[in-house]
Amino acid sequence: MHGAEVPAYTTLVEVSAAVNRDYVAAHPRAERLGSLARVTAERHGAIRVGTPCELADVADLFAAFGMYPVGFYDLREASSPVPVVSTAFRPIDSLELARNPFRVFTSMLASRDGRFFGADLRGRVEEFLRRRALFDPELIATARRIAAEGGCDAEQADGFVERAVAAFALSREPVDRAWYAELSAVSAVAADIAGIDSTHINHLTPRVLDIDDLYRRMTERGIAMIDAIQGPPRTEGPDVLLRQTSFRALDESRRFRRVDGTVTEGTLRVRFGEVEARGVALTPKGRERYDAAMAAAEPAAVWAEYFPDNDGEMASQGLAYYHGGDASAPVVYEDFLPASAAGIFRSNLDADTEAADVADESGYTMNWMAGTIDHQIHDPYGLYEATAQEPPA
Ligand code: OOG
Ligand code: NI
Repeated sequence: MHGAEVPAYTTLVEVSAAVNRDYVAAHPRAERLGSLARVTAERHGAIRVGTPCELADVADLFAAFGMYPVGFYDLREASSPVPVVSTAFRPIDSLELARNPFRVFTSMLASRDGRFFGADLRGRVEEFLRRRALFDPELIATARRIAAEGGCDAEQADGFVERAVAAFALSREPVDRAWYAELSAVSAVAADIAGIDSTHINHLTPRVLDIDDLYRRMTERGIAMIDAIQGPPRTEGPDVLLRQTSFRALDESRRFRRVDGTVTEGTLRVRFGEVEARGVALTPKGRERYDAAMAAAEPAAVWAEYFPDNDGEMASQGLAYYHGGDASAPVVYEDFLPASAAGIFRSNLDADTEAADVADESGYTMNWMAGTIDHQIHDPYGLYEATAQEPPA
């Protein structure tokens, strides 16, 4: 579905598979961060919803796939703020991840945050969102039943997956032009979320073993990538955390409804292509070092002051997770990085969002989110600790 909606995605997937094949052929220890088959199948998607109720439905839907919320990302705090709070749905144990290496970064519009939405606009946004239904209640009821029963038979699964996918298809319904434009003036993300009646996959990200090579190959094909790779710099030492880069998707044709009711053809450009490379998961101590290195004007230049150049030292200094402490068996980072996420959101926008200088009374926190969706939000470090006790999957 995504390949049909975003043709450049198909190119990205082809180039990613070629990068991975070539990398494994040229590097004897290439598969230490995951087998070629797993890495090439791996994806993350990104979706955006408007309300706590919609987010709760998403949580119920993904629970049927064995995917649970992990981590809380407050992108309002980014240096270039985005008016959303997010979590990522994914399998939480390594065996499940090996079979289903799929995650969905899910953002909810922060409509209650007065820094972005004045009372009048907030009221109209919430009214608009109250009237739409992203998911058929019957689909969510089925998801809940499957999750409660721990599975379903293959025939039921096929129908369920098909209906779940369809809920994320790009809608052909006309977009209310004036409403979309009003929200765009506040934030393109607000327009994308609350300016239309449905949700969609913003991007679907393949994983590569060498993102610098991928970047080169896409650029050679004439695809304009954003100017930098987000996350840690390329270094001589072990890959850590997550490196990502993206390109803007082309204009997509959409129908617009004018105030007088006439419908015209137009274009929207809200989606993009993204690709990522994953490295070893850092411990809280490693993460502190990472944040300090990234605060430097040129992280690559100071990297060696913060990180050793080999896995043995990373393990013995307690900077990163390894299965059973074995430096040849890194625990792969399975989550996201707030600064990169904000950068990825931003790469897709023409203008930054202005935050008004008023107090944030929204109350959006991880505990708030967990309570509102009625699912525990897992702590990534707890999951890495547990994975590090296990042999490699
Ligand atoms: C999500 C942006 C974050 C990532 O990979 O960090 C993200 C979005 O654009 O909806 O996908
Ligand atoms: Ni992404």
